[in-house]
Amino acid sequence: MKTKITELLGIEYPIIQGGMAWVAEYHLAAAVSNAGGFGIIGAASAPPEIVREQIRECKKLTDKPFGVNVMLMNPNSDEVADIVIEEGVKAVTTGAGNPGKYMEKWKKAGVKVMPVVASVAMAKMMERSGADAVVAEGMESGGHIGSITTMCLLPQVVDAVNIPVIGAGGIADGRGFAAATMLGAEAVQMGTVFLVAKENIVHQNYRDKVVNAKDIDSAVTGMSTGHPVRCIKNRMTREYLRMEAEGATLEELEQMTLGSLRRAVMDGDVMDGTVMSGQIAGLVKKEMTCEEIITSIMSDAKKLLGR
Ligand code: TUI
Repeated sequence: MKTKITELLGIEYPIIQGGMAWVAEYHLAAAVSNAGGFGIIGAASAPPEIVREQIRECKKLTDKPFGVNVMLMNPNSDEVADIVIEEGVKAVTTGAGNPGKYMEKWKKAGVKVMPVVASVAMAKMMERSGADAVVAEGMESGGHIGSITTMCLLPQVVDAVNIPVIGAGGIADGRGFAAATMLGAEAVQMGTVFLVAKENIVHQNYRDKVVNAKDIDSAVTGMSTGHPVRCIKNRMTREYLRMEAEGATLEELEQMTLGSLRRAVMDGDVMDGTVMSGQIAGLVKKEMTCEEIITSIMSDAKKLLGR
């Protein structure tokens, strides 16, 4: 399926994998790219040299293009921004902030830039700064989220900018892909469905939480701190939300989540760790390979779209 995004990135299918912290390491990124989508290494808060190593390992597993997600709350993001240039990465997505200060050097180096935005204003600002595309991410998504749903955000962003728009948030099958296409998206970005991809390194306990999740099983912590994060309900979210309601300080709340995503993803502590996931987890019923995920979505979407 040819779209402005498959042309921009040189990929077969307009499917981009979300740059999930701890989850989106090189095995997953390479598997998604080898399956014809666009794999992404999530730099998150990793030390810059680890990101370089991840990029080099990814190149050993695939000769297809892949990208890096630069998480802008990471204090090391300046160094990560340079590493993607030095390593000749095809494209970056950015999250949790404004990547304006890196735009000029990325553009000069030929790195395609696709900032994740959660509002029309941010999308327009990114277009003015020279972004090649934007990812319009609704609050159905897992992890750090904005406040508007994909159904409302995506068409408004599509109308507001002239660059291609990638839809994200609540998409995990061919119906979601087709719906995003109808709203004007040139591609989709998905995270939750890749949490249970067979190729990734996510602990089995985390996979089980996603596969067993029902529609209403996610909660949003951190509304009061200005950093809302969607994750699957567990002892950690109950305790966090209780403390938040009782007016705990920012320090107390931060203390609770320090290292908690790593503990869930790597150690399988899904009771007191943070199990970031989108609302669409209820639709994710079994573990599959990246190739199975991508080909089944594309085949269903093509039928629905009459292509
Ligand atoms: O970034 C994400 N999702 C993430 S980042 C992350 S790591 C983390 N861990 C714990 C606490 C907080 C973060 C986990 N999940 N998605 C992309 C995204 N970006 N969603 C919303 C935004 C966003 C928000 C504000 C983009 C721009 C923005 O602009 C604010 C500004 O600076 O003007």
